[in-house]
Amino acid sequence: MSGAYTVRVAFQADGSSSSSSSSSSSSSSSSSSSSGADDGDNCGAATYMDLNSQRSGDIADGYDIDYFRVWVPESGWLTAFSASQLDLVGYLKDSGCNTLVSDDNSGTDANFLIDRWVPPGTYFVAVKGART
Ligand SMILES: [Ca+2]
Ligand SMILES: [Ca+2]
Repeated sequence: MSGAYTVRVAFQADGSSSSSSSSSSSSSSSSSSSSGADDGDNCGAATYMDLNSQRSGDIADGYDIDYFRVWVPESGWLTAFSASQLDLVGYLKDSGCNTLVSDDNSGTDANFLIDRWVPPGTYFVAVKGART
């Protein structure tokens, strides 16, 4: 199994007024190809991501897994989800690379969607293909 996907990480701080939350749904057909380099297969090799951003990745085979690292400056709701034609599984891990929560199919189609309140800190989002 192989294919491209997009992973998006969004953050909503606790105290912030959510008046500006009219997130415009940009046209989702951005065919931004990845650099060709495989994203890291463990927390130590994770690709840095900004909050409220997205990245394109590629799952090379059923055993590939991609790690992304985000820094959360304050407590709030962290949302991570994928967009792809693949059946993906997502993991949210703490700074010690311990899995906090995983999800398979809460997103659209067979994509994952994780929504969790977190305290400030470093977090990892891992993306892998579901093996049936
Ligand atoms: Ca990888
Ligand atoms: Ca899935």
